Amino acid sequence: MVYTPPTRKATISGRDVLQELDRRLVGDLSFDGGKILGSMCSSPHPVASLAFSRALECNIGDEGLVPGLAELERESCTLLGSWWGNSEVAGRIVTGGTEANILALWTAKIRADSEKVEVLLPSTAHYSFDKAASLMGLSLVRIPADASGRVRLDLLEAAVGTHTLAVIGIAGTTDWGAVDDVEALAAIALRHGLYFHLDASFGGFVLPFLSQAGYPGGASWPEGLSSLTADPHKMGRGPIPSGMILWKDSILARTTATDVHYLSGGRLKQNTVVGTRSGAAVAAVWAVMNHLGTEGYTDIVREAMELTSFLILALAEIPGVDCVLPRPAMNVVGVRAKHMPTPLLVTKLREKGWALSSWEHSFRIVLMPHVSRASLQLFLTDLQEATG
Ligand code: 0PR
Repeated sequence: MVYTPPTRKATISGRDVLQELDRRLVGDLSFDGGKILGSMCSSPHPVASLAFSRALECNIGDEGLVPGLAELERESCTLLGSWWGNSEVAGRIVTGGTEANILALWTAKIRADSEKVEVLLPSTAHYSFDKAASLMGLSLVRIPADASGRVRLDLLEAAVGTHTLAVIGIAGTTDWGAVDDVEALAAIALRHGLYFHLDASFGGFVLPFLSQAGYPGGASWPEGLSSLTADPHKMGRGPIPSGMILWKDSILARTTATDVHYLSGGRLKQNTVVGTRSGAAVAAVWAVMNHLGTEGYTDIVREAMELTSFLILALAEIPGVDCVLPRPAMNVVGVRAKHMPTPLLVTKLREKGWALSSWEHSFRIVLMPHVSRASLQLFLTDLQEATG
């Protein structure tokens, strides 16, 4: 539909405009509608929403105005770092995984000599790295993953050459939630003097709580890990947008800093991509992390993993589909159709209202906090019918 702007710009009352807003959004999907099964985001925790609304006017890009918020940002990063086993980290709350991944490669590029332009990364890596590479003139060398979705370490190490700048690992691939061997990748990076970035955009708020929740896996910050992406707006129950980058220490964190001489009394060093940044996101992330703590996140992860096990068992009863990984590392389940092209199955399910994310090879179901057993049961009935 073509939009024709109004010719007369009369004021519309707030009430009317908000009613119109509700009317315009009526067909959009929401997490509580139960049909979104493929998203890696969820509704923010109520505490995050309240905290967000309290800091709407704050720009943490000008830290001198909001020293209290700046402290909350530092505390949130240290807290996440401690959950990953490194309290020495320095970080930022950014817009999401894309910005954090760009910042990581920007850091790597500044620290290396200009000859080094190659980034070794798993073939499963998120498209945010394509954006980063295009912005910075880097070339990506994609290394195949094994059947479990983890990058092949032998192939990765064999690909290290004189132009190699950085190695990327993933803790929670976008399609299957697979987790690379972080310790082994760190060891390779150390052996060859490379920057090592871990994209734990999804797993950043899952892995630290898995073993406490009674599942295998865990989080650690091995020597050799330079930086890490973790998104509160995925499993952290933070608001959209909220992402986090952690650098291993404050020296590395200063690499991308630009001096801003006219703000905050001339002492401002901005190491983010953007200038003005949402103080509301910082307030919300700090609030939800402190409210939930390790106990609250452990409960969230346990419930998500229980739902994952329920789904895996239920899918085994449906002859027309296969789980890509019989025991997923996290709460992401890759599914493929056995007797028809997977995209065709996804189209049939979409006609029944199910919002999934799909590739040629599989589609994913992400057991986010908004996904209930009841909506999964409805989905399974439709899946049975669509494949039968
Ligand atoms: N790294 C990984 C491993 C990711 O999966 C993602 C996004 C990113 C980085 C980039 O994060 P931002 O999107 O926060 O910049 N993962 C989801 C995806 O592409 C993002 C998403 C979430 C997409 C909810 C759709 C959706 O409804 O699938």
